[in-house]
Amino acid sequence: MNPDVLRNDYRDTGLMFGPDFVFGSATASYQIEGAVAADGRRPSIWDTYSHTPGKVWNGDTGDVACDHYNRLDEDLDIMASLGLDSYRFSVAWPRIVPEGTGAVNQPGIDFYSRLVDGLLERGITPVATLYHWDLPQTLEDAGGWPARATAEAFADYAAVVGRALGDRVATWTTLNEPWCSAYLGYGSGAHAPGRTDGADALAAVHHLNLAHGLGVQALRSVVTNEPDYSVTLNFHVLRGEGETGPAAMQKIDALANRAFTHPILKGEYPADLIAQTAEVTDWAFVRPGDLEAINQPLDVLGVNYYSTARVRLWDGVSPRQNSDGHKDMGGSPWPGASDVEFVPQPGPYTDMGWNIEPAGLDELLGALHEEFPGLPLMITENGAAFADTVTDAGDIHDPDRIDYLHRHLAAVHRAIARGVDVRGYFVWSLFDNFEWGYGYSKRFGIVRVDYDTLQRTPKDSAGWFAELVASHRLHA
Ligand code: IFM
Repeated sequence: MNPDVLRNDYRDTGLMFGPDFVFGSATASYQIEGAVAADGRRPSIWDTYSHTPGKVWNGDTGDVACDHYNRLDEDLDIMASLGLDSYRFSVAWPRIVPEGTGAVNQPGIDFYSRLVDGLLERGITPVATLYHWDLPQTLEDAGGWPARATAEAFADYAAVVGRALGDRVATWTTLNEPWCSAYLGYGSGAHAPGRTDGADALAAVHHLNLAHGLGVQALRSVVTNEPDYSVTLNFHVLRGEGETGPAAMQKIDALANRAFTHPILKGEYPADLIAQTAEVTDWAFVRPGDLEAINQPLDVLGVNYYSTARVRLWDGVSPRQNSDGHKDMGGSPWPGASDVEFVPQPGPYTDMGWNIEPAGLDELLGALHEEFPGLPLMITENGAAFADTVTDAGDIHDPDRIDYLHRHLAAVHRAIARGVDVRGYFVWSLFDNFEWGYGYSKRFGIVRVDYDTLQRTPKDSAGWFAELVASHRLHA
């Protein structure tokens, strides 16, 4: 890595995290479970999309993935061997309510109940996400997230899961990264269901926000313990290039960040968002009472962070740049901001081509703390894909991943030292897994999965993380 680029991102050692700071790891249902037709599960939009030729690298699908569904006990033991305080998983809607609405599938509930019990038996705190992108295909066929009925169906599904697990789950996260669901799913088409309509993408934004609010209400009405309620957002930390940088930053910030934080945490859509998208939609899908429903009190905000992005306004003449990590993924995910271009960032980069800039995390945490004082934050995802190699002895030495985690944890520590209330950190991901449009070509895990044998092997980063969890000390 280029030390000049990382000059502001100290790899401090010896930093101590408080005794209550939670260290965990995260996964998502479609990315690890496999067993897509087992025990009554019905297809999700990702089954359909990944089976559509040309959509996913190498034609990969989640049919088998890490086969976590059939290897639950082994995987729970791996978590315990790493000493994880907490595990963040997602529940597959098509296992619980296979057709999206209507009949509940008891074997699906039983699987997550066994997962939660297995965690608790091992002293690991369950953090459950209700939606990490595997929408039942029947709901997509009926309109998907651009349709209001999907948000209403989500609330019913949330109540079903809440009734089943609501005596044992410590933290409920309604949605993971609704930005991806809305803009990649319905704007650029780089994610399932692969639709490309800016107005649909914005309608999806609103109905995802509504699903969050209705989902929190539904959970609250059925759970019997006293959990934390949350949502996880993937923030865009922006840098402006040249004179037009600030204007471009404002547009992308409105679409990417404030389109979610403002309705969810303030009960309003930003005026500049409505104005800049006026040619795409009139936002008539926002009905009276929606914003009140969306604006539910939350206990913690989930923050996913990987890298930063650099923007400016396009001059309309030079070849348009689009290096926001989605350049090879179909159309633009930015409705109403076709005049913004994403310019290349200085490296170093991970295997995703994403720039490594830990200072962005520190900055993001500080900015959220300032804008939403009193709201605790949790890093629900942070991690890096690198092309690992396995030695003849079967080991995986992944110093780049350790370095990435180390620098980002130092950034979290700096934010805490400045008074930001950060409650925990979940490394993405526990296992190598199905990386959406990239299939199995990108490895984010601290535990390697051999996709031929499905054997799990902890990488050096897993040992490094386990030592951190045990000592709470950021060690070399
Ligand atoms: O793998 C994804 C995850 O599903 C959501 N957040 C980003 C990760 C890495 O791309």
